[in-house]
Amino acid sequence: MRQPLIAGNWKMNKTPEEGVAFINELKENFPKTDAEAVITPTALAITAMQEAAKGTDIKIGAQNAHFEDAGAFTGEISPQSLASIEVPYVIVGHSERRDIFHETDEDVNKKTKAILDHGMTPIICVGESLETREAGKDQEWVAGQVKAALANLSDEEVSKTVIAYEPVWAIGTGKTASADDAETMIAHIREVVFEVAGQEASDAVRILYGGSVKPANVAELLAKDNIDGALVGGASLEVDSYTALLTGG
Ligand code: G2H
Repeated sequence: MRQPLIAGNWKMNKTPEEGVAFINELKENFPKTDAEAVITPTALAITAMQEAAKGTDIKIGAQNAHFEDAGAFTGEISPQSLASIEVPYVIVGHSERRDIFHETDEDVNKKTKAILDHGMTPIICVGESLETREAGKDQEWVAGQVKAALANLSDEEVSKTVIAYEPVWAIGTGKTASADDAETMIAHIREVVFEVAGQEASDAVRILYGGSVKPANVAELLAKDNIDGALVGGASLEVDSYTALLTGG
């Protein structure tokens, strides 16, 4: 069975001190849950938050990594460095990285490979714009992103990835895809994983939904057969709403 994953994507929010305060409060209020709890703060907050979370089930991930281990890449984050401090999860190809920082499908593929090569788990984000959805090309678009991200990976590597379906029109807008729409696309993504890497990988890969997930809608999403968790921005920033997400709302 696939363990549910509730990953908080903090984006460029909270200082390291605020991150540590969040972990201290979360530790005191950590609920009984079947879900895996991951928070991805800004890179600067990772080590302090890891220290605060030591000995708990709370995992601290990263929001991005370069695909090279080292070199002349001013301002970038090395996957080798993230692995050296035992970061378990790294988000790849979030739509904000694709749109604002011009990351391509090829970059996403190289980053996915680098993260896996270092023994970490990529959380690969895919999703269509409103324009693409209205043109009826959403499934084709998302399949293309998934295939590009997973290109040249072994079936075993594919089975270790996490994919997050985040329709761009639902991110930070308060609009959520309906649970049925999310399930339809996520079942389609699982089919694409089957085509690319076979049955074992498509059974094993965890596929999350992301885009305005909150305590009020998480249960309906997680009740779907193919939805294995959520990638959550805004609603992961407060302890009470994050703990509510961990317990299904
Ligand atoms: C989508 C999501 C987190 P939010 O970006 O990845 O953010 O939950 O605020 O829509």
